Amino acid sequence: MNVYRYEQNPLITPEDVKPYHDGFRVIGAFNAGVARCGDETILLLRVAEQPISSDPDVVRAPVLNPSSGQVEIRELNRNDERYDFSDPRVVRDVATNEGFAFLTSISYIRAARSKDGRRFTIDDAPLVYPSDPSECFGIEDPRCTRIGDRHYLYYSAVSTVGIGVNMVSTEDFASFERHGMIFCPDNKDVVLFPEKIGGKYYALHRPTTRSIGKPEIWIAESDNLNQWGRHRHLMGSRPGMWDSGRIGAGAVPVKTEYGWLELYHGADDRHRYCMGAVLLDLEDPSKILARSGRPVLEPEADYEKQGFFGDVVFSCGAILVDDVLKVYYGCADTSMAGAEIRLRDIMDNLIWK
Ligand code: MAN
Repeated sequence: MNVYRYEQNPLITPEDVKPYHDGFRVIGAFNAGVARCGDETILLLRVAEQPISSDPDVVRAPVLNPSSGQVEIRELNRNDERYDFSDPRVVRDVATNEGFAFLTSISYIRAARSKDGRRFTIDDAPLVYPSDPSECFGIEDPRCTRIGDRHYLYYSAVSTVGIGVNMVSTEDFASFERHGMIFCPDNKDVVLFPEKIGGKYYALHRPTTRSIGKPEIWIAESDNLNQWGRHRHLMGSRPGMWDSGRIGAGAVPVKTEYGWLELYHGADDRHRYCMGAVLLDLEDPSKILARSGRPVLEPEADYEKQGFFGDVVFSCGAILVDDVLKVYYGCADTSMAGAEIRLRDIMDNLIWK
């Protein structure tokens, strides 16, 4: 695949972001939602901050206290056998061996703005900050869909009771209306289509089932963007391929003359995250027209292979200008990059049904 990565990559790194919390450091500015507002491109960054620990044996896990609005810190000892610290992102409870007990950082959303789409100025303060009990471990991986004059911003809301998807909306990226949880736990990777199709709103989502099945992409419909129903399994992982382990929607779907183009992420069993494409019918997005054989974009550059969690490229938004797709994507759970891919090249690499 012919991918033109910007010379300025990575466009935003943790060093560019001043920590919001005293005594914390920024470990990630990544997996940003993308919006166009006036003549600006806005990246809605997921900023992850980690409490600084002076003792290498002590992991300090941040948790928001929703009543006070303050982040509190739980200190855990690496030698404590009740916990598993092998994944840098989470602390697992060895006894239950289910999910995680704590995250090692807390994420919120901060805006970075640009006129040319490559050089960004980062806001001083968070744009959306965890506030609800369902957000006590942070808010992550925002996507932003513009419908009419409103921008809908929705993200993973992480807490002790699971990971769901909460939504807010705005017209100006200054004041926000909160809509609450639109997909209940465990669910992530929601993308809303930018217009009604056959009189309905559509969303892709990714439930994580525990009893049977894998984390895969589903589609749902709604009359009002808040209540979702008619859930159907849309597409699965593919054994032996780069998307064999888990898949989820990535960028907000882009309308093209060929169909709805969705850039999704797929990981293999070694947690290597690539991006692929799927083309959905313009009139009925539950119908798959074609899907990538090989990835559209895979971790190749240093900043994609190395970082807090290496070998990850993860997009939450792309902009189509004429026949060029401008893809913004998180790299190695650390930074943001941009690339351009010709629509024609993506189409030529699809396997048609
Ligand atoms: C996974 C990763 C992390 C994230 C947690 C909770 O472990 O995607 O980045 O913080 O899930 O959502």
